[in-house]
Amino acid sequence: MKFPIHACIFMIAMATTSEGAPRKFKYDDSRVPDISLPDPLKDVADAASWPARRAEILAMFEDRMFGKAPAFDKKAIKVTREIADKKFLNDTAILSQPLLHFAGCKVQLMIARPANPTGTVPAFLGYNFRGNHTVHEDPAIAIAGGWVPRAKNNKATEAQRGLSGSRWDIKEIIKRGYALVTVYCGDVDPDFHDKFQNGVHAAYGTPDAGQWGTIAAWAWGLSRILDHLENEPAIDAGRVVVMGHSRLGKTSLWAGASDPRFALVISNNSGCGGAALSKRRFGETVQRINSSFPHWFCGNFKNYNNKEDKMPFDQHMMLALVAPRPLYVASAEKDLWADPHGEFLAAKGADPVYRFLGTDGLPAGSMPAIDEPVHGRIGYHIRSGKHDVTPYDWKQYLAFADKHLKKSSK
Ligand code: GTR
Repeated sequence: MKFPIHACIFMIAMATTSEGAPRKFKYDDSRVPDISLPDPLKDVADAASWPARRAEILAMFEDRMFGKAPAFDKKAIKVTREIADKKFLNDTAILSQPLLHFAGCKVQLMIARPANPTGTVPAFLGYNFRGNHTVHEDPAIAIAGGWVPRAKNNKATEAQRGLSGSRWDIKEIIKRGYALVTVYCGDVDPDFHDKFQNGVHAAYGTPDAGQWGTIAAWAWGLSRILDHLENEPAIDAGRVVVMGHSRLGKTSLWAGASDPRFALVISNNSGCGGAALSKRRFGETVQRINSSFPHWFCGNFKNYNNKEDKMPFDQHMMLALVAPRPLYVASAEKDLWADPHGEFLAAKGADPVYRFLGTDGLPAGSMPAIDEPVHGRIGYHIRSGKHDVTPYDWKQYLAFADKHLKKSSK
C-alpha cells in the first residue's frame, strides 16, 4: 500500500532512526519552522546573467560550507599499472586497475567496462566507503591499503570481499553499456578527524577556517579521477555520471556543482549537507553534523550551528549549480535522518533555475508517492525501505542516464 510522504512521516513512530539518532531531533513536518529560501535567480534578468550569479553562489558554498579546494594541473597525475587488465563478470567485462599518484596519495581505481563495446562508453563514477574489494567478490580486485573504517585495526581483509556488493549493480551497469569506475574514498582522505594531517590535505598544509574539509577533498579527488578518465581510451569522459550515497552523495553533489565536466549528477540519500534543506532542521541538523563530523566541512560552516535561519544559502542553490545538466535526487522512505521531504523540496527549489535555462526541470508539483519516480531534467524518487543503495535505485539511475546520455536519445 502506498501513502503520501506526509502521512508516512506521521505514521513512523520510532524511538530512533535507522541511523540510531535520538528522538530530540525533529521527524515531523508539522514542527518544521517557517522557512524562506533565498532566490537562486536573484537579480538574474536573462540567461546571459546566470553565469555571474552562478559564480557568486559557488563562491558562497566554497567560503561558508565546503572550503575552497586548490587549483591543480592535471599533468601532475602519474599513472602506474601494477595490476594487469583481466576478464571480469564471466567475460562480459574487463577489469582494469590503474593506480593514480597525486598530491602525495596513491589512489587505486577499479574500472569495469563492457568487454565488447561498439565505441567509447559512458561511465558511472562513485566512491565506495570501505575499499574496492568490498564492491565485488572477485579476488582480482585489489584490497584497500591504509586505514579503512569498521575493520579490526582498521585494516582491510580478504573476508571483506564483496560485502557492499548489493550497493553496486555492476552486472546491470555493464549490460546496459556503461563502465563503472569506483575508488575507496579513504585513498583520497581517510574519514576521521586528524586535523587534516593525512590524505590530500597533507600536501596542501593545515586548513584554516575557510579552507577545505574532507568532503571538498573527496570532491576534488573525483575531479582528479575525471582528469585521468580523459586519458582512458575506452571511456567517453564527456559522459561521466558522478554518483554517491550518503556522505559520498554530499560529495557527488559538491563534485558535480563545482566541476561542470560531470555530465550527470546523482545524490543517493545524501541528507544534511547534501540534497536536504538545512533550514528545515528536520532529522540531522547543521550543529549535529558539525559536531559528529568536524572534518567534513570548513570551519566557517560551524557559524551556522543552530543558526540555519541566518544562512544566506541553502541546498537548493547547490543543486542549482548543476543546472542545466541532468540531476537526480533520491530519498528513502525510512531515511528520516536525511529528511526525504527536504531533499525533494531542494530539488523543487532548483527547478526554477532549470526552467529558466530552458529545460523541463522537475516535473512534479508535490512530493511523489513512494516508488513512483519522476524523470525530467531533474529526476527524483522516494523508494520504500531504509538508508541504502539498492537495485531499485540503480534501475532508476540507468533509465535516467539512458534518457540523457545515450547518443541515440534526443
Ligand atoms: C551519518 C551522517 C549522515 C550520513 C551518513 C553516512 O552518520 O549523520 O550525514 O552521511 O552518516 O554517510 O552514512
